[in-house]
Amino acid sequence: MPVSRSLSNWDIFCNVIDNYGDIGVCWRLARQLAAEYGFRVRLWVDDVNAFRRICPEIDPTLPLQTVLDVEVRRWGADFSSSTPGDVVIETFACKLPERFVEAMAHSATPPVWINLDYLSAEAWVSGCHGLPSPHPQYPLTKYFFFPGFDATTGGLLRERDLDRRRKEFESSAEWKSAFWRLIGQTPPAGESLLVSLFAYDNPNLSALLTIWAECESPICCLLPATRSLPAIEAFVGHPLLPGEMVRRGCLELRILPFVAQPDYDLLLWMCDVNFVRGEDSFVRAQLAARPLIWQIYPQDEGAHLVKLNAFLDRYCAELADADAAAVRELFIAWNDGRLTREIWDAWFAALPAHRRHATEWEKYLRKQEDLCSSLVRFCRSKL
Ligand code: TRH
Repeated sequence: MPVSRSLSNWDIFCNVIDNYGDIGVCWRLARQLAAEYGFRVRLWVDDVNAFRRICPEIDPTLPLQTVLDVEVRRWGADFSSSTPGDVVIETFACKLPERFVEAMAHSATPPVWINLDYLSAEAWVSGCHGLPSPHPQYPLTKYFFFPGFDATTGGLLRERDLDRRRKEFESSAEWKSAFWRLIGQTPPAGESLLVSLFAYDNPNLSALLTIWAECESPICCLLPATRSLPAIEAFVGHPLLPGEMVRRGCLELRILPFVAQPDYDLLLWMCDVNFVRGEDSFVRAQLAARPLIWQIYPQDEGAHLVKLNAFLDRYCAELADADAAAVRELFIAWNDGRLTREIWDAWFAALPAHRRHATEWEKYLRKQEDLCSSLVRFCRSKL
C-alpha cells in the first residue's frame, strides 16, 4: 500500500567552514520554514559558538535546544543516528553523517534529499539547478538546489514580511532611535553619508578610510567589530572598543557591537550605503534597496572574480554606461585592485543613480519567488 507523504519534518545540516555565512543562511532558512510554513525543523550545527554570535539566544553548552520554534542540535563527532525527516538538506555540500544516510536509505519513505548550494550569478547555475544525483550505493537521489537571481534558479531567501518591516523601520523615528541605542551610538550631528562597513581583511581598507577622511563631505562609518578591527586600529593608531567613536578629517568612525541577525537588517536599512561581504549580508543589502559594495569571499585561483563579474553583468545591465562603469570599477578595486580617490569620487558622484538603481533592483528581486517557497514547491514535486 502506498504510504502517504508529507513535508512536515525537515532536517538541515550546517557545517560552519568559517565566519557566519554558512550558519547565517541555514538559520534564516530554518526560521522561515518554521515560521511561515509551520514545519518542524531540526537544525544540526557543528559550531554552536559561531551560531551564538548571530543568535545570542543559543546556549553553546546544550546539545539540544529549541529557539524560535527551531530545534537546534549540536552535530558532533559522536553523531548517533536519528530518524530522518521528510526533507533532508545538506548545505553547501557538507557531508552528511554516514549513519544518517543509512537511516535515510532504510526509511519506509526515503526523504527528499537536497544539497543547497552557494549563490552565484553565473549562467551555468540555471542548467544545474534541480539536477538529480543518484546515490552510488543506496536507492536515494540527491537534488542540487541553487539560489540565484532569476526564475531559472531557486531564488533568494526573503521572508514574506521583509518589505513591510523595512518600510515600517524607515518611517519610524522611534525604532531608529532604539536601534542607535542598541548599537551604543548616537546619530551623527550634521548631514553625513551613513555607511556600514562589513568586510574581510582588505588591503584597501586604510586607503578607503583615508579617502573618506580627506573628502569634502562628512561620512559616518558604522563598523561592526569583526576581523577588520585590527586594520581599523592600525589606521587610527590605538585600540578600539564597540561603542567608541573616532574622528579623522571628514570621517567619523563608529565601532559597533556584533548584533543579532535580525538587527543586522536594521543597520542596512538605516545606512545610505552598505559595504557587505560573503553571501548572506550581500543578499540582505540588495533586499535593503540601497547601494552596496560587495567584497566577495576569496577563492583559490581567482574563481571568485568570475562570480563577481557575473554578478556585475547582471546588476549593471540596466545602468547607464557611465554609472555601470563607476560600479564596476569600485567593486573590482575593492576586491582585486587598488582603490583610488578617483574611483571613489566617480562612484560617489553617481550616488543618486545608484540609489535609484538599488530601488529598481530590489523591486526586480521581489517579483521573483523566494528561495524558501521555491524549495518547498520543489520538494513537493519530488514526493
Ligand atoms: O561571515 P561571512 O563572510 O560568511 C561566509 C562564510 O565565510 C562562508 O564560509 C562562505 O562560504 C560565505 O561567506 C560565502 O559573510 P556573510 O555570508 O555575509 O554572513 C554574515 C552573517 O552574519 C549574515 O547572516 C549577517 C550576520 N551578521 C550578524 O548577524 N550581525 C552582525 O553584526 C553582522 C555584521 C553580520
